[in-house]
Amino acid sequence: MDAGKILPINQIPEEAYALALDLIYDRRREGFDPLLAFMAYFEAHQEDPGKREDAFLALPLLERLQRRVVEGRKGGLEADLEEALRAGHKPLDLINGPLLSGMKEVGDLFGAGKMQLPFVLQAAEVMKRAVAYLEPHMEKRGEGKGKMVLATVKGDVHDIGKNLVDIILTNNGYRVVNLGIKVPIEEILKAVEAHKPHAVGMSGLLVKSTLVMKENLEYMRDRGYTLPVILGGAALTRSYVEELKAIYPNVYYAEDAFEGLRLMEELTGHAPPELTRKAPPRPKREAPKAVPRSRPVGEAPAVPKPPFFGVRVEEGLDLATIAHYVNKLALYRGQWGYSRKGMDREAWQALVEREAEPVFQRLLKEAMAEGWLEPRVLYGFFPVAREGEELLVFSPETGEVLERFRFPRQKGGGLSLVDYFRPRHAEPLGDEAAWMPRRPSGRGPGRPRGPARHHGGGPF
Ligand code: B12
Repeated sequence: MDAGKILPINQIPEEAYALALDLIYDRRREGFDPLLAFMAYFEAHQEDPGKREDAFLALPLLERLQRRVVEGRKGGLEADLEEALRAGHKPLDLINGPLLSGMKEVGDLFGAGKMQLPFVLQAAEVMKRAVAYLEPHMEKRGEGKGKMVLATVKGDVHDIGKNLVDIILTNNGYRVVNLGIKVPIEEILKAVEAHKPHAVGMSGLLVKSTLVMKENLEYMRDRGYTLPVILGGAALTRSYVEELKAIYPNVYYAEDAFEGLRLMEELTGHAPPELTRKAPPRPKREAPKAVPRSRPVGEAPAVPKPPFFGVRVEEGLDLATIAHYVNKLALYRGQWGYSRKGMDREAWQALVEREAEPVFQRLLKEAMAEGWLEPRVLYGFFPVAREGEELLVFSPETGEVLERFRFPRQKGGGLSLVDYFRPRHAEPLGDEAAWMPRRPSGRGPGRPRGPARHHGGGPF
């Protein structure tokens, strides 16, 4: 879809929108022909693009800037920004005022299902272009005051806020190592080792990102990191970040870029500690033995033998069968952007049946007829064992630790998935001895061929 050639729903007059839907769904009734009604409407409402443009240009300057973001209008953006600067508006006031208000409006429209993704992207482009234009006009104060490694967390592409943080810190004398978007924690920590920053800044706007941030803090704690971490992004709340202090005490919440700057000033000794007042206690390492269990998990009578070890791929799967398992709610709401806001069950169901479901069925039919979707499943069996709070996954060939998983524990020291696995180094149970690779000193088949990467001793 070329977003430049169509109007988003929020810019289509309500009457025209309703008539278009009547026509698409052929809602003819006694005395009403949707096609005739549609033609009659557009004959009477011939849009004059020149008039529309004139009305836009007649808006007061700041309002025009806000509309530019909402409507994704790039042409003439720089001229408007220049005019605003000449009129004495400060670059940061323009960003925090009309431009961010526009972005907020876009978010609300998207959330309400009135604006589709390509238009959000256009709005984001206008915002980015405006910020890039204004940046050189910002006042720069001091330099060499400190350093931050900054990134949008794994799985998240939103970077407008993060880049604003970069600009505001840089213009206030801080060096920012901006790692970009979708950055895994391993990469963030590599940059921490290379640049030795005063703090790490993590940004994320998706609800999912708040969980990624939590995992990142656990990862850092487990590796003995204690440097300050500042978290920001619309999905976070101050109380959530406060709770994260139990995992990583030196973590702070920044509601916006200015709070981020204030935190950096404090953390680098350029401002008295107010937001960071409480001296961070040493991070607690989880002691696995002390974890109380509400219900101990008993020993399994036998360990079932896996049908094979390693990875297999299944191909030639039946699309119709798979379609049956698609989580449509997640698809329509999470991916296609349909919102249920303000709708009761019936209205939502009607919307799904009218709009989303026909598209799904059409795509499915096309995929089946044209063969452009070839589902494959990758699955495998691996030896695993519990170590403390982690589940270790071993290579069936070498016994190396391939992966470590840390599952959440139920509140109040309840159960965790790791409780259901046998501990590392446990005596083999039943058949296990026949197929489990053993320690290097051990007997039996499958003895590890190479040294274990993480644990000198051997796999189990
Ligand atoms: C623009 C936008 C996009 C653009 C992003 C372009 C870009 N390059 O950034 C595009 C179109 C790509 C996009 C994609 C998606 N988006 Co989007 N997007 C938005 C939107 C409208 C605005 C975000 C924005 O830029 N705000 C302006 C900036 C300045 O604000 P900010 O990021 O919050 O940053 C400020 C503070 O939070 C803080 N801050 C932020 N980070 C940090 C870090 C530190 C260290 C500090 C100190 C401070 C700080 O300082 C900043 C400035 O003061 C929001 C709606 C909203 N109201 O937030 C939805 C929104 C975030 N998106 C949403 C969704 C669902 C998606 C998609 C999943 C949609 C889809 N179906 O594919 C994808 C996500 C893909 C992915 N894997 O990430 C949802 C998230 C909902 C949720 N529950 O998780 C939102 C909330 C919209 C909605 N109402 O539903 N999106």
